[in-house]
Amino acid sequence: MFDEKIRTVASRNHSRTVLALDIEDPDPSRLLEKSTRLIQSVKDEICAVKINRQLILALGIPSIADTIIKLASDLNLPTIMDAKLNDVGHTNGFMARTFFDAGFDAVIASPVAGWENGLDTVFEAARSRGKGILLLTYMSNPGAEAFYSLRAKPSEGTERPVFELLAELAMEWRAHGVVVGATKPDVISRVRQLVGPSLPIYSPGVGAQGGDARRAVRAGATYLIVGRAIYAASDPKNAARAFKMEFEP
Ligand code: BMP
Repeated sequence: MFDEKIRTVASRNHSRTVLALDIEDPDPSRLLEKSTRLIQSVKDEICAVKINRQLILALGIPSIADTIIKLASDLNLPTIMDAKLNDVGHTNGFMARTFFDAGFDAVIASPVAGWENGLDTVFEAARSRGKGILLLTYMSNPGAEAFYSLRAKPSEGTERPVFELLAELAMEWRAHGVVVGATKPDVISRVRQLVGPSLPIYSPGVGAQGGDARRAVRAGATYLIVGRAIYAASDPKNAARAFKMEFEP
């Protein structure tokens, strides 16, 4: 099971940092080499690797499966596919099965697609394979506020911000975690209140996007998702190691 796997690695490496592998290079073989070198150098300082659609576009799934996912798996590091799935059921299901069967341990999806003929197929693909689904609940970019903070009134219940409805859906659908931007510690606190102590909150947006890692953790983030602050640092291993301190009391 994905949640058990990431917890085990987090405890083994004393790290709750998910590496966002967003590095770029116009040359595919150099990109692959940079990616694997980065993973090797930070392997003991992180608890998972997140891969974005940009890397899939550059390298393709078979190549990523044979190299990056294989390496992560040899190092016992879970891999998360940041697909932000948001389509109708049959294509969502196809994408989820493709990612899982390529070796990814979890997929990120957008709850805005809804359940019926939306994310139902994604959850089914994950459940039958023991994989994880993380749901976007509040994005880290400034423009996210226009939608996620919008107040909405469901047919049953009182009016509240959209992100609160999304956090409730994550519980109802039994997601394995929610993604909430580190740039919004108040939102992290509110989501933590709504989802209780055990659902993991994955928080991107520290460093380059202005979020403060310690504040995010104090507000209730379980894991930090970090890209540029690690891979663009002069010493990525040290940069990744420094994030461990953010979780210390
Ligand atoms: P960086 O640490 O370089 O800002 O990268 C953040 C990573 O988290 C990127 O991979 C981005 O796609 C992802 N992310 C984000 O920044 N904000 C969100 O709300 C959701 C994300 O998945």
